[in-house]
Order: sequence, then C-alpha cells, then structure tokens
Amino acid sequence: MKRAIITGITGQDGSYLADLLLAKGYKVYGMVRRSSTENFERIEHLRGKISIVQADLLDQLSIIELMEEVEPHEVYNLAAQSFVPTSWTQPTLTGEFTGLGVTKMLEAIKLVNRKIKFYQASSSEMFGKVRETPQNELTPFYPRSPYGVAKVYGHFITVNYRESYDMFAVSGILFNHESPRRGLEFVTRKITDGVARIALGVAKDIRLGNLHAKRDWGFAGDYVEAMWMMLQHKPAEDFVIATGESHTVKEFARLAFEHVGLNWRKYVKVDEKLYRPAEVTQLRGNPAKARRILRWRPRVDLAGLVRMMVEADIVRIQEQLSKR
Ligand code: NAP
Ligand code: F7E
Repeated sequence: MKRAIITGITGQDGSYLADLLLAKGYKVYGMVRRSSTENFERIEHLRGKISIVQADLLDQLSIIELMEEVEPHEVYNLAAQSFVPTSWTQPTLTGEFTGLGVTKMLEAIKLVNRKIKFYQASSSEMFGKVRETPQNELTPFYPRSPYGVAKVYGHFITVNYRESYDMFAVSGILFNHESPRRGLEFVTRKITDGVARIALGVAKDIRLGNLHAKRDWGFAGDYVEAMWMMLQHKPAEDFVIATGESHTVKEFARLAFEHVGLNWRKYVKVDEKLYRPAEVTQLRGNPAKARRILRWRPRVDLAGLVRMMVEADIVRIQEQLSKR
C-alpha cells in the first residue's frame, strides 16, 4: 500500500487531495501543526480514515522525524501562509512558511530517502505583473506580493533540488481554484457566502475591493487530481494547471447573485480599504502541456463552480439558522 504525507491537510486542497488518495487506496498521513484548538472542519468526514501526524514547517527536526516515522512514497507540500493580503502585514512569517518551509521539506527528503517523490504547491501569483498572456511553464515570473515572492523561492528551490540531487521533485503552478471548502477570506467564497446570507435575509450587502481584477478560476477537486498525476508521470517536470479562461471579480459576483435571482449591483459595495498595495490585475493560464502530457482537463466550468458554491453556502447557513 502506498503511503503519502500531505502537509496542509486542514486546508482546502489538503482535504480534497486526501479524499482522492484514499479512493486510490493510499494510506494517508495528514501533517498538522500544534494549535490550542483543533481546526479539523474540512477533514471531519475523514476521521478514522487518515492518520493525523504532528510537525511544523518551521521546525526542521519535526519534519525529518515525520519522514523517518512514515517512510512515505509521496509527499505533497500544500502547507503555506496562503492569503495574499496577510503577506504584506506578515511578510517575514510568510517567507518562513511559504518559502523556507519548502527547503525544510526537501532537506528532510534528501536526508531520509531521496527516492521519496515531492510535490510543491506553486502558484500563478508568481506571474504577478504578467509578462505575457496566457501564462505557461516558460513565462517569466514577476511576483507582486511577499506571498508571490516566497512562492518563487519555493518553486526554484524545488527545481534546484531536482537538478542538484536527482530527486523526484515537481512544482505544480496552479491558478486559482475554489470550492465550498475555500476559506471565507478569499473573494469567491466571500461572495458566495454573502449571496447565501443575503438570499436568506441575514445580511444586507457585501463589501469588496477591486472588482476589475481577472482570475482563471477552476474547481479544487479537479486540481488535486493534477497534483497526483504529476507524481505518477516520469520524468519529474513542472506543469501549469488552469482552465484557460479568465473572468473579473465583477462577473463572478454577477453570476452568483443571478443564481438566486438578484441583481449584484444592489448589494455589492466597493471598499477601497480592501485594495492591495500592488495588484495582480489579470491572470490566465495555458494548460496545454498538462492536457497533452498528463491528459488532465478540468471537469467543472465557472458556471458550475458558482452554482456548487452558492448552493453549498445556502445549505450550510440554513442549517446554522435552524439550530438557533
Ligand atoms: P489553505 O486552505 O490556506 O491551507 C493552508 C494549510 O497550510 C492549512 O492546512 C494550514 O494549517 C497549513 N499551514 C500553514 N502554516 C503551517 C505551518 N507552519 N506548519 C504546518 N502547516 C501549516 O490553502 P489551500 O487553498 O488549500 O492551498 C494549498 C496550497 O496551494 C498552499 O500552499 C497555497 O499557497 C497553494 N496554492 C493555492 C491556490 C488556490 O487557489 N487555492 C493556488 C495556487 C497555489 P492550519 O489549519 O494549522 O492553519
Ligand atoms: O483574490 C480581488 C483581489 O484573495 C482574488 C490564493 O489561493 O489564489 C489565491 O490568491 C482577486 C484579487 O485570491 C476582494 O484584489 C476584490 O485581485 O480570492 P483572492 P488571490 O489573491 O488571487 C492564488 C493562485 C494563490 O496562490 C493564493 O494562495 O480578488 N478582490 N475584492 C478581493 N479579494 C479578497 N480576498 N477579498 C475581497 O474583498
């Protein structure tokens, strides 16, 4: 039976990847950092099916001991400080988690067993002020936030360990991917949660920042499949994962409100305090390489994603209201 360690198991992608690997017959070890209260909402349904193991991206020895204990075949490094605005208020911490944390994972593999396959969760935020559109594996990076800068470090240290030590280490450059398990602070979930509250009469409006920013949004369930495919493909190489379509925040909001029969203009308020010091104004990925080599393609389109998220938020908020 194959063993996999997933860092960031309590996050959106960690929970979907665990679902996928369990379905494929893996023994899954979810790495969590110590916290005073458990944050297992997204993996509640996996209790008893996965092993929870403790280690922290900031603690090298804890990661080495984890590798020695589990002897994994595959490691998926999804843990990070992943919220872009927080990377301006906590830039050093973001660098430690999101950047140097990757080196700690790679060092542990190098020390314990170089045959362990490693996946690094890289990001379209590395393209930042885009040099060309659409962006592919060869597009130069120009990150626009401390988060993006840290991810560029994580990407190149992964490439460097592959080239220096002949390790199977790959970087998946994933464009934005969303789901009903997305954190409430990210714009898509903030919108669908707000739409559900407004439709159910418990909120009046949603305050958003830049409505003109464009993103290439896909469904997280599709994207974790690409992560797994990258580790099954030889030789180790990097891939862009995206839908190839780009939409504005405004369009996302319009679709979400339309789904419940409302006009977004009446409910969305722009709050300039939510603007970013440096914005990534447009992202659109070219997933041709993943399509050609991995045979990966997204199954859920934007309309399907919006529908799935709004409906899940309506059900969740109705349940909360019925318990009051
Ligand atoms: P997420 O929901 O924010 O989850 C982040 C995870 O990292 C959480 O499980 C968190 O654990 C864990 N973590 C943070 N600091 C840690 C530390 N010091 N030690 C151990 N664990 C730590 O992120 P996501 O959306 O699932 O994204 C997964 C990865 O893909 C991230 O690296 C993100 O930067 C990257 N990415 C995401 C997207 C996207 O659109 N979602 C696109 C490209 C790349 P706690 O529960 O303890 O906080
Ligand atoms: O912002 C604009 C905001 O926070 C998207 C992370 O998973 O994907 C994510 O990063 C856009 C930006 O995601 C609000 O200015 C407007 O242009 O949902 P987001 P992100 O910054 O693209 C990448 C690929 C990652 O790797 C990251 O880890 O939406 N926007 N109004 C807003 N954004 C937020 N959060 N809140 C607003 O009110």
